[in-house]
Amino acid sequence: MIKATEDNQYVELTSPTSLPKASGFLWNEKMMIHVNCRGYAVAQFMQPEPAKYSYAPNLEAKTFMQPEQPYYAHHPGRFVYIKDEVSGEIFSAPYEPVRKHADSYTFAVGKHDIQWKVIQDDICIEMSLRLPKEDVMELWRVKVTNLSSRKRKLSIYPYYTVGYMSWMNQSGRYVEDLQGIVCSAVTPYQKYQDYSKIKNYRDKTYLLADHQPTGWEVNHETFEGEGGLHNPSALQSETLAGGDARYETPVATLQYRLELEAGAEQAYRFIFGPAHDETEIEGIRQHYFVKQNEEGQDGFTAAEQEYAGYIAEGQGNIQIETPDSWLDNVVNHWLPRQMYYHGKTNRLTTDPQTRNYLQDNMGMSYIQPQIARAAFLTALSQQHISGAMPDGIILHPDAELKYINQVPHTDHCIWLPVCMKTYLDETNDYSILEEQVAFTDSEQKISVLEHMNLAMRWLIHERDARGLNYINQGDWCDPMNMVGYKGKGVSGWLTIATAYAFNVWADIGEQAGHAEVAAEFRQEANQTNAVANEYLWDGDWYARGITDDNVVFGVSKDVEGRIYINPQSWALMSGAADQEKQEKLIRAVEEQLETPYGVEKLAPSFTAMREDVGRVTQKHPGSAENGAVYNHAAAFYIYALYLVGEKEKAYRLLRKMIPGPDAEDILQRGQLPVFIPNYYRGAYRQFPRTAGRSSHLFNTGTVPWVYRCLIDGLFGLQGHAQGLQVRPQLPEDWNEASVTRLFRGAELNVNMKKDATVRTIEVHVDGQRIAGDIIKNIQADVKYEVLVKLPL
Ligand code: CEZ
Repeated sequence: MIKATEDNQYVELTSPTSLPKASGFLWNEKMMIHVNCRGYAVAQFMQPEPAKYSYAPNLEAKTFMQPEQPYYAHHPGRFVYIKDEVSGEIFSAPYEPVRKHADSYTFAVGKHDIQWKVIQDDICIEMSLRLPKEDVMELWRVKVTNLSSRKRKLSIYPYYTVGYMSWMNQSGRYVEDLQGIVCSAVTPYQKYQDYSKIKNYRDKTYLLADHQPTGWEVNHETFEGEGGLHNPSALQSETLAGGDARYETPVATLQYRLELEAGAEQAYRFIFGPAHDETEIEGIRQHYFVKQNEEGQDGFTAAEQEYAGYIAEGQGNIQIETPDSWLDNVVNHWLPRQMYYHGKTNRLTTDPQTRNYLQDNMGMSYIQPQIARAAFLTALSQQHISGAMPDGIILHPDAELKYINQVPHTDHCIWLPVCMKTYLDETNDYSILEEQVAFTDSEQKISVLEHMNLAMRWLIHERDARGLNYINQGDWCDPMNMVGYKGKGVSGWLTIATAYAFNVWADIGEQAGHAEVAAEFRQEANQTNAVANEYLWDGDWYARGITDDNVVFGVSKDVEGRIYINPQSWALMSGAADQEKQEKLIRAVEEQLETPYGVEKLAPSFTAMREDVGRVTQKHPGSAENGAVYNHAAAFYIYALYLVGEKEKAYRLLRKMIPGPDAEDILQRGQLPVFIPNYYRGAYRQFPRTAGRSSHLFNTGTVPWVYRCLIDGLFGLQGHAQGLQVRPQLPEDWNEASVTRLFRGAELNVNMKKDATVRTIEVHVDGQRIAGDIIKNIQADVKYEVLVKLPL
């Protein structure tokens, strides 16, 4: 059903119905497109806020990217209808809208392209999608091959959804000179002040063709007629009627009548996207289809190559070979790609949530650390002089704080040291601490070190008399909005997380030669851990918080939301939990939160609103923060398990983030292993039927944490001020693993082997055993052979 191609560049699916939502995504810095195996697509571009050019059939709400995107018959898509002119039979590729089972079907998700190959009645249709590196448009190839031994008369009809563009003004027509369809609209608005913005929008949607079509239809209703999308009336006629749309829903369909000799093929190319006006579209046509460069390529082909090059820049810094080939495939190919997407685009928002921005750039530390460095400085330049970090980092002069960034959350400061640690581990660039940066509310410049101190002290200040951190309207958990809105409620997780942040910051301070910083925050961490143990330990695990009305929650007496994962994970990380508490809480997590699909965020999932906790309890039980296997939180826990040396449990849960290899598991999750989704449904003990189902949302803070789990935990090849620290934590049943680790410009080929003759780990570099476990004096541009012998 699914497999990686031999060169590992694609993951292939051979049925459009077994995992109907299986999908892949492509992006550049101005747009992204998420397409599924059946041809449905969600695309958006930045102008500067996210906008559409292929719309739903009725007015869509503007929102952030959602999990479990529903698909339906008229969902925006990219299809090709094929009609046999002799028999009159029709089918469509890749599968929608006709839904005829093909004789052979392949959906192949690659890193810089997505392909389909569908064979029906000896006609082969190959479709591929790529993007350019800079421009906002989809580059499509469609190839028709006659596999039969007779001549075939066919019509093929590329179909691109334009949809309901606007309630103010929408239309569309074929434009001879452009050899394409141009649909026009005015983005609806009401305030005259908005006119100056919308007048510059790219409100046109166009489809350009490299071959002159036999016919076209731009009127959706006419095209579909009474036949319906799966059997459109327009296909009954010899040629499409050439209709336009006049305040009617447009569609972009073309017709090509062709005769193919036995074995013959015909290839077409199309460009689909938004534009401001016809002059721009003419420019696109010239650049992509008409003009050629010195190598004789047109812009279309050159753009495809340039895009492949852009994606290829997003390499991670480990290549692994382990006994688990599925893990290898994901880690070597897909995980860095997803991390790169986050780091390059900030999830295509102009105001990323502060914690997302910092964590996404934590991931960028492994790929392009200079981008991460700049991001830390950008974030700190928006800090308040009080030390508070804002809800949302503004990345564009016209950006506004939207959605969740209008709700005050209290955790943003903790991510500063936590994420910067990875940057420092990778680069050893402690000079970042000396950079001078101003504030959002003051032009006074102080060093990054002092900014960070302020952020840490803000966390100490925003506490109640017990020393517990206020939650206000949320912490890491966005929808936990009613625990503390009256100003009293506190977050157990955040309190514990501050202890971890203080420890990490103390380590950084110490390393940078600031003994006073180390001493101050080590002390604060210890005190905070003591407070956590006094007020939050419930006997077998840590509570999630205490409400405005002083009710402790996330405890054994709660019927729903008895146990939350985050306080447990971070108590392992912060050192709050001693040996006995560690054992207890790990057991509680195993018993109450672990499922075949990973560890749940809380359990039991809430089935009704709890007004002193908030809207998290109103989400459907087992979805998102209400008890899904929320991979971001699961990754914290796995990271914590590695920190305390629980390597078996850590690996077991890490592996559960990736679908497969069992067919049953893949079917239940419904997703290809080409990204890690933000969640798999949870509430396993309440709703087993839906547990495990993927959200298919590839925006998630999970990925950098998984990478950290691999680097710092599983393979133990973590950067250190003195070099590369080697402390693998391979699971019991692996005898060996090898990792090519790129580190500060050097390449280390590390072979890890279990060895009955050693009692402690031995590290040999280029044949010489080194003292200790830190490889020092690593030179850029040098290759090292490293042998690591691990005791059984
Ligand atoms: O957004 C994520 C946030 O981007 O939820 C995480 C949070 O830590 C991330 O920063 C946990 O709450 O508002 C909502 O209810 C949404 O569900 C968001 O919480 C959630 C969405 O999945 C966005 O991708």
